[in-house]
Amino acid sequence: MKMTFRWFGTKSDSVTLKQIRQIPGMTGIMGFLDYKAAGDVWSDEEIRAYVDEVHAAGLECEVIESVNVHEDIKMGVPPRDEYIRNYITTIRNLAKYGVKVIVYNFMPVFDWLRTDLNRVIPEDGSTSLYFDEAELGAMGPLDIVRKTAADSRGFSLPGWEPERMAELENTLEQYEGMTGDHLRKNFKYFLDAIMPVCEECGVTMACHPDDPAWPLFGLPRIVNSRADLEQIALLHDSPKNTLCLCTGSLGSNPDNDIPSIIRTLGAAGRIGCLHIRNIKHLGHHRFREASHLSSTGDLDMFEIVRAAHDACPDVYFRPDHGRMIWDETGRPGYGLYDRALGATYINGLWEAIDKLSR
Ligand SMILES: [Mn+2]
Repeated sequence: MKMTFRWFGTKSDSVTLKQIRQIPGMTGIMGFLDYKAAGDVWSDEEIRAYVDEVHAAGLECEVIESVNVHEDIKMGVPPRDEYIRNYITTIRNLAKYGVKVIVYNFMPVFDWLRTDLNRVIPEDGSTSLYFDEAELGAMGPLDIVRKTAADSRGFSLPGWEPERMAELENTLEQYEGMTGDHLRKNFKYFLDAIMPVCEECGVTMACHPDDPAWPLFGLPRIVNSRADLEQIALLHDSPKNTLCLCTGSLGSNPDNDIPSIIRTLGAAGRIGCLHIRNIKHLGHHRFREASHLSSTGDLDMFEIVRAAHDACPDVYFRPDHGRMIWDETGRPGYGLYDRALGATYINGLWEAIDKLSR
């Protein structure tokens, strides 16, 4: 297991590499160039500068997240071939600098979605990300974009890049009537094009699940469940075509048995990395993010870590979103303190499981 931490770059993160390096057991980061628009090539110079900075802090940079897929690829419209060529160039460029895993998603229009980024948890006064479908219904897609931007404390949010959101109305229209099968066909077209390059460069693609794990605003979503994940693994049968097993995203649907999904996909070699976070269900399609500790939410972290330990012991991990605690301010979900606590807790579970299994 390699414990890592998401980092947005010096200009865009309230957390420093030095702070990340001081978290016990931290080996590297999951990186991100947050200023890149979906479809743009990540250049050599940009990647080199980022990776060099991470290495200089004594950390590895083997996983890169949010290399976003252009909407034209998801919609399957003609400019997609140009955007796929760009994506391939980015894969090759990242591989040159030691990147082994690329995390991406195939969610139409919206990346992850919440109705409140700073919801107070009544028990302890901390805040966390919150979702209530009833609130969302009243808001509509344009309102939720405005609210998310207003709640983000001035930080960019991955998947909510302003240039994407500016086109929102237009994009939503273009998706009208698209089925899950149609979206899967476009996904396969993308995978068929990039997988030979991934195999050649030794880069693993890890698809992040939809968050929350059900369709929104009538848009198709196809990365929600065990059956979905297995179907994606089969769209292009290659060990480089894997999933980013995000426990919080899949866990938003209580029907998803996460430890069992990890065991199946892990044993098949189809988990490229893990995002570990806990969820507290508050009703139908209503939840908030909890601390990592099992007893504060509804996911069993012991069983999750044990499944990973047994099925994919060499996988990259990171603590996913944390709450805001101890008066920290920063990008919602991505403060230092609660994620550092999460990393330490996961490390503790891992050590116990590992020693007891010997
Ligand atoms: Mn995640």
